[in-house]
Amino acid sequence: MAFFRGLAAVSRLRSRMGQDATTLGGVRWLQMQSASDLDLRSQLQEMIPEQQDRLKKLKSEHGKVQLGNITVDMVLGGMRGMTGMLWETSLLDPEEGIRFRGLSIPECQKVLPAAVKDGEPLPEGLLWLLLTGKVPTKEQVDALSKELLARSNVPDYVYKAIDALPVTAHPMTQFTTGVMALQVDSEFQKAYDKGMPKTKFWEPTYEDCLNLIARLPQVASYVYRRIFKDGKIISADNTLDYAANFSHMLGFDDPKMLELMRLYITIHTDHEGGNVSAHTGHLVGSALSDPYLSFAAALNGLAGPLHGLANQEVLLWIKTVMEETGSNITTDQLKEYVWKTLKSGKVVPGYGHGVLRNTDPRYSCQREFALKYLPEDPLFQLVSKLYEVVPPILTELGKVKNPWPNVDAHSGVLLNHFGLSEARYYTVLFGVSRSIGIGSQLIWDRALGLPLERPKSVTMEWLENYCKKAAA
Ligand code: CMX
Repeated sequence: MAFFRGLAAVSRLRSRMGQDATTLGGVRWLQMQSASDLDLRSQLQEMIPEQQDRLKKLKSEHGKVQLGNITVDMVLGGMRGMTGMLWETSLLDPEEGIRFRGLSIPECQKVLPAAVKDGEPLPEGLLWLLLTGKVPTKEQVDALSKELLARSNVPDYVYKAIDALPVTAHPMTQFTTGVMALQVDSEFQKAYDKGMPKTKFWEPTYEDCLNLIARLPQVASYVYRRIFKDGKIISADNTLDYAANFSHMLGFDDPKMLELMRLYITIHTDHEGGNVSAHTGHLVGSALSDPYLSFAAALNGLAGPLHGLANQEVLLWIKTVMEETGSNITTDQLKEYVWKTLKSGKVVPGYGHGVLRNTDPRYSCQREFALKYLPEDPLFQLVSKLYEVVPPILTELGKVKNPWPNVDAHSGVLLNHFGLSEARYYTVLFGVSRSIGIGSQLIWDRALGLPLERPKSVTMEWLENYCKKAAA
């Protein structure tokens, strides 16, 4: 019975993905694949004309259809709830959470190829899915792993640029500096300077994005080893997949940590287009700034405490709780601590969200991982207690729209368990992963010829006058 339910689930997935019966997972592994089947760029080349026509048709047939009303609240409230951007790679439902090209996180865990039996998905598989909308075979993922390795060489001047900063500079500052130095090699910039036609923009964008994704683990691990391990660099292991190799270069080879890194990199890639980092990358890219410039801008947004820096804040906050109260903290003591944080004017890091209105599935899958591999870890147990204590308190505050935990509430304790305990570094890991989502969408931005972003802004006076006229 369970087997038939499984088959039905796979068949539902197939129809959602619009694929024929042979495109998903195991079935296709049995087939011979041509060289172009294994080449991501060739796959995209085939898809792009069809998607360009689809966009043209959408515009010509439905361009004037209204998507909702813009209110003054929305203008004053950071554009919440305003639909205003095309983002193909993922879509967020407030209750259910993220879907990558139609697939939820548990579905991705089921159908994307893994490195070990029943293991976590390989991020290369998610990159393939985000770019093509298709679930790749293991061979396609292996080919992409090799391609990324072949692209991963980082020029020396990148490390020199990072070395020019004091070692005390925040890891995100050092990481973004490395990304800016990588820009020197931009294929997009070179091709644009030569006068490339608009129809070709996606091609050097693809090259830049794949090179960027491939090189980031080298740059990020350099930053980590420079700051926290006396600059003792660990060379890449070319037999490993993307996430495992990254973990290895950071200095962590425990097979469970490699699995954690695969999961971590997979789930942080993309969260539709409106979050600060994704939107920034897309906005800057719309000026035809190349992918390095766009992604460096995105990273600067990610480095804010209300966004990606929250993972750092969570671990530091949890460790302070432990230090101040000891490991046998009672529920009442924890409640008191949460109130103390709120009364001091701070937010509870890792809780709340701009769009989500339920527990973040990125939190839930990390919790599953912890229950499987580190159920006795005292910090994990504290995180579990917080899950009981924080939502009712935030609800009691009366103004918090989502009292539930987000992705950042959990990641730190997992990393800490396996020895990656330097919280200040955590946002860099988030950044490496985000390159996969932002890069994928940037390629489609250029393939679809999306225009310069330029929303209208108004002054308070303009709004007051408009509202007066509307009321008259
Ligand atoms: N702790 C305390 N107060 C919170 C809160 C939290 N975790 N979450 C929201 N609030 C407050 C807001 O600060 C706001 O207060 P004011 O009206 O006084 O300014 C009020 O509740 C309403 O906010 P909201 O509409 O529920 O949430 P926003 O969309 O404005 O903000 C977010 C979303 C994530 C910035 C906010 O929930 C927050 O600050 N959370 C803690 C930081 C965090 O975990 N960020 C990571 C998010 C995920 C990611 O991007 O990586």
